[in-house]
Amino acid sequence: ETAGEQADSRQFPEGYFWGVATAAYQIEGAWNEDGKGESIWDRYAHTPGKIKNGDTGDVAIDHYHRYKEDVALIKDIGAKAYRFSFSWPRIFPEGTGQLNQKGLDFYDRLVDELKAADIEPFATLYHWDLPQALQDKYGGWQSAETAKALGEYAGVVAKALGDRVGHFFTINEFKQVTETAHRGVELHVQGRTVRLMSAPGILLEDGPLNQVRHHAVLGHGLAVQAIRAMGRAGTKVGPAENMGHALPIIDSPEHIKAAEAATRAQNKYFLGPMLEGRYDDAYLKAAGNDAPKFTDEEMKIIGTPVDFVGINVYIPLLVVEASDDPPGYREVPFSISHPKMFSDWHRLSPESQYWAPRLLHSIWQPKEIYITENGCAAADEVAPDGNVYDSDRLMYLRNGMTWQHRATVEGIPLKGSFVWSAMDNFEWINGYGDRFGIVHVDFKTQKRTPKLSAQWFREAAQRKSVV
Ligand code: PNW
Repeated sequence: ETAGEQADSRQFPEGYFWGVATAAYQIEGAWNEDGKGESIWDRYAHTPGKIKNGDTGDVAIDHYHRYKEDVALIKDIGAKAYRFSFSWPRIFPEGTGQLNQKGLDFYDRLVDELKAADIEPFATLYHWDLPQALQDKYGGWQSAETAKALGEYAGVVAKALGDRVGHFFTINEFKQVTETAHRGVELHVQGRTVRLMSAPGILLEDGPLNQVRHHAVLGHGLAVQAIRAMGRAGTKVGPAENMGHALPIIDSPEHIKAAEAATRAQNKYFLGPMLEGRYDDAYLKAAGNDAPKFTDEEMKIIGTPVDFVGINVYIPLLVVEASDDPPGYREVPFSISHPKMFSDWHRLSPESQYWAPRLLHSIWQPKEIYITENGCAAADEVAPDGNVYDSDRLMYLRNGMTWQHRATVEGIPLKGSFVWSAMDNFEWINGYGDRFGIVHVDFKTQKRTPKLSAQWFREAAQRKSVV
């Protein structure tokens, strides 16, 4: 760059992907149309008591039928990139074997529509909606057969769409797919402890859970290899992980070192093995008889080099250095008055939009980094004039992206970020109660209305600057 071309110092780099994101089960609906198979989320949502208010994704926001309107909307709110996921059972109703051409055709049309609108498609293979058939036949991720099936499915999709889709993500959030689905997370809400579980909602002991974790990273590795083999020259692939990251309370060398150690420990099950091709010795030792069983060949597959790492960034772990106290850091709690967004778990940490990529870069140096999700739930009341003035979400996104900008200035290879979510949608076990969209959706009429935050996003993406 010459001095004459030097951009406004507040501008994001040329080519930064200003994106918005969704996932198949959360938006598509059409749960049993055109030959689609049942997923574990269809089964789970159809089981009484699992989802708030008995909500299901049967119709969701009817994106399957309204995809054209939605692509126009995504263009209208100024997004240059769109991250969506394929419904695996729409393409392979049984998870493997017989292809459902009508299902694949839907994504073919969607990708064409995006390209025609000049929106770059980023596609996730697996965003939680496992074919129920694989659950029934193999116990899902409890078996390496499911990992193999992901690899086969990845190859078919890369072959069919790799001429137009340049970026593939393998699995969205390994922790949710493994732990939250087979153990749950405990939430402490006003003196009560509740265990929240995702589909399939099967409780596993430590040993089998570690094996499930192993199969998830194995599936990732097989998918990376298949996409390389079946995609086009230049097709890129990587994971989309909800990266556990520590926030150094103070920006000093000691605290940053402590945050690095804590971040490594947080990622011992997934990012560590995927990026190093090996498990951390301390993890295997501590797990003892419960350690996963694996071969050298599998570890090679798991460590297949990726082109980028995608990270969903929501909440950090707060740590301070503790050099006199192994492992060198101490976790500190959030103050009970720490500001939070509209979900019980969501403590504010705009700094995470800088520290998560920075720590990822300093620990593992991936070639490229994407923030695959950045967003929050908000109260989103519809004003008498019909608009949603989500000043809180707008503040959340602006602050977060200001910290993303710092990462780009410091040479961290952060290439883009995706707002979660493009549109209000089915928020898993919270059903339609939690709204994350920058576009409001009336779940009765399916009417879409861009919120104030979408108006802000459009302006910012156009100016390439959030402040
Ligand atoms: C993500 N946490 O899940 C998912 O990828 C989306 O599908 C989902 O709609 C979105 O975030 C909002 O929940 C998360 O506890 C679940 O930090 C839990 C956490 C983060 C992300």
